[in-house]
Amino acid sequence: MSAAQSERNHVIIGTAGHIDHGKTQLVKALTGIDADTLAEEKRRGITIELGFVFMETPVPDKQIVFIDVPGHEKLIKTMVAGASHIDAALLVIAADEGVNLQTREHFDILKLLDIQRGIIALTKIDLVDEGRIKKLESEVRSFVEGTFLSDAPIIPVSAVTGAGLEELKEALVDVSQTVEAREDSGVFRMPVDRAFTMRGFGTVIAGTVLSGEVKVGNKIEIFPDGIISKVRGIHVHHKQTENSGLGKRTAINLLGVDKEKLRRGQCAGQPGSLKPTNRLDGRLHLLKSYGKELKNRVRVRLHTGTAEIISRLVFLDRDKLKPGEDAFVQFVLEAPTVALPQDRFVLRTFSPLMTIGGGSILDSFPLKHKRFDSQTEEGLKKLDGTMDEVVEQMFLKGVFTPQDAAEIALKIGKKDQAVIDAVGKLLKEGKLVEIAPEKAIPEKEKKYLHRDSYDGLVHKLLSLLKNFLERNTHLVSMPFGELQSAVLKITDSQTFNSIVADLIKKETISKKGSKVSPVGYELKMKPHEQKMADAVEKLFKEAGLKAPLEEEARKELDIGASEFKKIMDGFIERDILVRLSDKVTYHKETVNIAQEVVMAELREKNAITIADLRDKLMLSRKYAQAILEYFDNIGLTKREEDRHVIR
Ligand SMILES: Nc1nc2c(ncn2[C@@H]2O[C@H](COP(=O)(O)OP(=O)(O)OP(=O)(O)O)[C@@H](O)[C@H]2O)c(=O)[nH]1
Ligand SMILES: [Mg+2]
Repeated sequence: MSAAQSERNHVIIGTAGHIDHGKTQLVKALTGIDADTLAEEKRRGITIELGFVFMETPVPDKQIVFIDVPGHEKLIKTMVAGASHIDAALLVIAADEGVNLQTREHFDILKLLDIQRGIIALTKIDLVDEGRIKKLESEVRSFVEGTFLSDAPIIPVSAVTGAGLEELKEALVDVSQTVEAREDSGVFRMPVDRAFTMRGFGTVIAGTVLSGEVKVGNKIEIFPDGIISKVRGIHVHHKQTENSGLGKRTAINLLGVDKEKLRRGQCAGQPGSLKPTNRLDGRLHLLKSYGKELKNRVRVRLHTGTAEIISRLVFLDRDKLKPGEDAFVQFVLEAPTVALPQDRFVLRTFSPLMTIGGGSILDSFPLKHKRFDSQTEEGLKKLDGTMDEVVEQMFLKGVFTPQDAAEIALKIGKKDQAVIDAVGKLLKEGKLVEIAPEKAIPEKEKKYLHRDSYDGLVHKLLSLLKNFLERNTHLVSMPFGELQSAVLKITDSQTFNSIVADLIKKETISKKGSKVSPVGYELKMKPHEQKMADAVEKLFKEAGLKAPLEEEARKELDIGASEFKKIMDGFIERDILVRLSDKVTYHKETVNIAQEVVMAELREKNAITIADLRDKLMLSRKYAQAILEYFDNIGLTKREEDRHVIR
């Protein structure tokens, strides 16, 4: 088989219409294939399960795939699953009966699913006269006025006589020519509309590929159940193939998964690419024809993808929704599902079953919202807006967790490049801040925070520093590690480092060794503390090289232990006093004197021993040793046996 033949494009056309109006017969008349294959369907003369029938078109590489749906009022759930991802609709209206209940309901569903194109077939014209056809045509024209079918061809046909079939076929081919390629995120996703076992082939799931591609041997995940499996085989149009992709009707044979674990409503996808959720945010339109108000927290049936999930409907900005109105809503699901922003949904009442509205998903992983919160509404408006707004809102939603374009692309089901472009624009507008990467990385992995979040973190960091210094009036800096661990509770270390570097560059803070301070910060001591501190400094300064033990100094000045500790910490922190060793603490000026002496000695003799220094300065060994070891420690000198030399 040539590549061109195996890479056929499928245009998926869903039937719609009232029970017994001739949908299945029409597909059969067009293709020769009867979609009703179940014994029960034959016995009852109605469609129960979705039927999938292929029709060749004169266009190379293009086939029409009919999804034949049931018209029965109790099988709307199946119809919605079948119609959820079609490219075009074939609305079937029997000429003898005209527009009936499920004609309306199916048509409402097609509109709510945002189906863009279609054809209307008036069937069973062999049962009526010409006058009736003309009359019905004009009735139908006004029925579809102002909708996606307002300019659609209305074609009278008979499956019995074959009248109109050629014209219908042409119209179907014409409409299939107008179907554009779906936007592809590049990540494999396929809602499951059938699961079955095929003799000699094993367990199979089937559906329409909404994005990306799938190959034999790929790992795939069945959401929301988290079943990980491997693709053993792929069938497209009844033929075994190595791969399938965007827009194609595809059957996938899964390795080692029981049929019992698979069902319509699941979604197959690249492992980890979707996240099961118990909440979904969306914009809901309530059908005018429903004629009633909808109350907050009403229990409804939410149809999204091929799934039906019982949910509570929470209004965010009102207590009731009037027919014909739109509102932002949150669905609280009774079972988890997966969805992506911009997926369509249909809403039906819990009981009795009625289609009452629909709309699009805006957030497939929302928080539980406070109702009547203006910020929630603003966020949802952004998610309902342009690509730039959606991406900006995703960053706002991420709060203090930096995100990259690839991550957001996955969360909203868009191409990496589309998000990279939006990020570029937002960055230019100053709405995002780049988190300095630790190493060179590709564009799609560069992390950003929303400017508001970034400013929030800066504020948080600076107030942590301020609070620390207010609590420690004797200090002018905060231990860096303490600041870091406080900030790391709300963000990651890359972000923390990036903010610190930024604040240092802007000269807001300074970092010396392991200490960080606000630039220009000065100690604010109370007068009595200042007096004690002055006394301590004076004592060490005057004692010079023969400084007392800290404890001796404390006793001499008669200062309480905790107050003394604070004063000492303050001096050490500012390098006014220096702890050379456990027992020797010098004033900074004394250290400088000692350094001059040692350096002079080294210039002259290249080396100095503890004994040399002891004699030179007429000090005890304790001091001489502490001085030389301190200079070793700060890297000025190094020890070679008992001699200390310049490093
Ligand atoms: N005379 C006449 N009968 C038709 C024509 N098309 C269908 N029928 C008959 O109408 C009945 C219903 O046809 P189906 O095609 O099963 O109707 P359907 O719309 O698929 O019904 P559901 O799938 O159950 O909703 C059958 O008895 C058909 O033989 C037609 O063009 N002319
Ligand atoms: Mg049928």
